[in-house]
Amino acid sequence: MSESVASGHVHANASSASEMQKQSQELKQTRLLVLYDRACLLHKTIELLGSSLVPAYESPERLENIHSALAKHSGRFEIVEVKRQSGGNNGNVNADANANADGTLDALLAASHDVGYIQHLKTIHAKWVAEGLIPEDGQVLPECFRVTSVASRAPREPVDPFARSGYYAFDMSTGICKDTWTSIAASARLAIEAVRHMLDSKRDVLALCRPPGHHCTTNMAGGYCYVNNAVVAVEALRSAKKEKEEGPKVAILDLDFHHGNGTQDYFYHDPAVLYVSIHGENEYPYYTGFREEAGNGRAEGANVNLPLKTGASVEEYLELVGRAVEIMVAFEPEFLFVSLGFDTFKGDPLGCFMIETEDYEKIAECVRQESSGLSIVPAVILLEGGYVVQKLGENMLAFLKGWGVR
Ligand code: SP5
Ligand code: ZN
Repeated sequence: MSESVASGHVHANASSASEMQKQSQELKQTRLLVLYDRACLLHKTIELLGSSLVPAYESPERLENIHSALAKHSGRFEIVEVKRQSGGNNGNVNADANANADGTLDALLAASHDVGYIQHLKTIHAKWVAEGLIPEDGQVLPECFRVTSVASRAPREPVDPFARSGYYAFDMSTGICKDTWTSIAASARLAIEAVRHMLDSKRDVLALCRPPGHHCTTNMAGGYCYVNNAVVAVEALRSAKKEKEEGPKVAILDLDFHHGNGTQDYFYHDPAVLYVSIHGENEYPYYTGFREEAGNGRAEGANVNLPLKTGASVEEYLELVGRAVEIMVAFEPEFLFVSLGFDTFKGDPLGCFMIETEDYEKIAECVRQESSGLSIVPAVILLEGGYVVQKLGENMLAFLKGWGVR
């Protein structure tokens, strides 16, 4: 990721209108790059939903549906599958074929997440198995969450492995199976690779991340998320462009049905990163996503929540997308990240908007159309949620059509 490569980038502040038009045309001719890793399929767990313990809605089939739909239209995209020699055991990130990529992953995780938390994700399943708490094919699930209201002292990592699982999670939708860490690492690596490819090839990149990331905080898993892929991607971009004191200006557009509490949290004091989210009002994760959460200190105004009432139509949704675009354009970002979830789809079991397949084309167009002012900002799209499994591929194809991949 040398500067000579990076400086070949299409920036919004191009010198003249004709230059901008030329760059925009060049960009349109280049095909979207899709990054996929079958190691992301390995993680498979259970969750407490309502009052039942059920197979997690966030399933490997979700990713399979998207990948096979895109593979059928491979003329429109270049799909790069990340391959490795061996599977990568729990906690053994060196099992990866590309040691260099893992050094980068470890460094970025250490810079962006709590070290004890990452160690927990890598080791807790093996610990539970070793202590006879679960069989090899069993699941780690929390039982007692950290209590922060104790006046005497801040909570500390408990010794008991059973208790630790509650210390590092905020809900019961983040079970951990034998292969969970392998998928978490693969998912985060896709986010890092996406940034590298965006910088190197001037193309937009879609990272088919699984598990998703936007609910994960620096030290807690939740909402199917274990590592915040958007956070890791932005940190990867920053470390590639560290010659700039302030770091590049980045906009993150979160289109998942649920508010990205983890991403908001991470950048809440950061004036260089604008986070804009459109999500279900008063829905999961319940405690964040309100309009008054606007960022802190010098970052005031750099966090924008646009909650939308349940049952909202596509017209109401598109109005907010338009507003989100205006806010992002005014911020003048050098890079755009999209946290893309399809749980805004009509009939999603975990969402309640009324968006249909063809609407995703309009949503993407609204962000990327020539007149939006965002059309030539280099972008990375990261997969988040979406649970109508059989429609995910179609919905992704519709979105990418609107993004300009025709
Ligand atoms: C990445 C992602 O989309 N995570 C979402 C996890 C949501 N888990 C809890 C859902 C609770 C749903 N309760 C029913 C509300 C239906 N309107
Ligand atoms: Zn979601």
